[in-house]
Amino acid sequence: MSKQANHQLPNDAHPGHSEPTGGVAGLNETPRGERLHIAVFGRRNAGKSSLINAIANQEVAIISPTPGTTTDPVYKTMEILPIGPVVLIDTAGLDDEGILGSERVRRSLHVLDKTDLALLAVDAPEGWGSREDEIASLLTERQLPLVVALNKADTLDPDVTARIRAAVQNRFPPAIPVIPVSARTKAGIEALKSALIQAASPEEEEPSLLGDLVQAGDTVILVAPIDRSAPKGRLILPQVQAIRDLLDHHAQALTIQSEELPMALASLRNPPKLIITDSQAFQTVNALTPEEITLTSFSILFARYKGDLCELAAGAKAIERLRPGDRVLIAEACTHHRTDDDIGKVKIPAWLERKVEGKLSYTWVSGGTLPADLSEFQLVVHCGACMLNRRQMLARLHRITSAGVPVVNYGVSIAYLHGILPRTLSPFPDALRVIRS
Ligand SMILES: Nc1nc2c(ncn2[C@@H]2O[C@H](COP(=O)(O)OP(=O)(O)OP(=O)(O)O)[C@@H](O)[C@H]2O)c(=O)[nH]1
Ligand SMILES: [Mg+2]
Repeated sequence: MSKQANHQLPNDAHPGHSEPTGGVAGLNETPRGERLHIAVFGRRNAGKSSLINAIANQEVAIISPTPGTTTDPVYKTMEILPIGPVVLIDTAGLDDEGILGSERVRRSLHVLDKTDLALLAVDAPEGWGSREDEIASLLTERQLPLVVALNKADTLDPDVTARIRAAVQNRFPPAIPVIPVSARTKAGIEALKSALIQAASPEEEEPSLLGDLVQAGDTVILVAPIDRSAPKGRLILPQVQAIRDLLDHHAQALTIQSEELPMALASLRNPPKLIITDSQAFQTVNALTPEEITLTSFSILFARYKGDLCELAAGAKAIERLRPGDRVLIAEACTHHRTDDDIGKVKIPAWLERKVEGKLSYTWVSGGTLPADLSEFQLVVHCGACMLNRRQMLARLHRITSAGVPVVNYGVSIAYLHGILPRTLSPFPDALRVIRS
């Protein structure tokens, strides 16, 4: 693969990978942000790694009789039919002790932010203790769908297992399945998978990327600049996902570069329902798009799909209050190769400084973690989060706003700084009201 082909830098969102292990989703694989994240929690030695291996039916995680074998979260992407593509996450025991132990517990708890479905592994011969109570309460407080596995059932008399099961079911809502299982003999693994499948059925539909904006037969123009930061030989994730979503809804996608926009508009018998542009081509596309045609950006679509568009719009308004010398955190969820005119490193900082007419003090973070103390920042500018799942992004936004700090993303901030946010929010009346209020 040539050096350029390896570039991970799209214009307003970044393919890459947010977790340290498990690899980057290939071009033909479902992106990790679209996969259901199933994480196993429990005490050390409960058989968490053994359960992951039994569910995956392969040796994904190391198992051993020594408590504390798993130190860092381990990620395994796989298909579980009929759920489809998932990420299984093994974690370190939540009862680990000492300085290193508490660091492992912190990392395990960090996994909670990205968990869609939790599996609590119980060492059945040890029984259900106060630690299990704590973990189960933590999971249910977060309203995470939960399945309890009473592991090592092979070592117990079935009557004993049944008694533990009844006791657990008395403490928690009957809706929480408690499955006796043996990761060693594989007895109960199919029942456990069925329980996971059932718990995974979403009660609330995730918002659609474009489904509520288009109807079958509509034409949507996608503006995808092919500049030197575009990856060689392919499109970036937000573009691919938009095309796929339009196909799902039987709409037509016409993908062009900005120079071709006048020609594309002239060639259509009816105006397009919508034009979606890369944030960095906003200005050109805005000038070329007639008033009556709705224009938005990939970043704004993903801000809604992956996060809270109203919160991000409120964050854009906070740019108005920024003063020279203020502290701004620029947070990217993945690590990617940066070019000289990188959007997060160079372009947005320059635009913000032009707006405040002075220097700002920047901190950059990339990868999974946000700084412990966010309250020292006057603004957080977050990337498009293409590699995060919705729960993960909402958890990050919640952390930032609960520290009293306004947050925008790249696309919303760029639109705001170029004075065209109202236009790009026009398909989303709630967010439009926020910036007009
Ligand atoms: N008898 C029996 N032993 C099991 C079962 N599942 C796991 N074990 C044993 O329990 C021990 C711990 O298993 P692990 O899978 O490493 O447990 P863990 O929860 O991942 O442990 P840590 O990573 O140390 O937190 C190993 O010796 C396993 O062989 C089971 O179903 N039956
Ligand atoms: Mg383990």
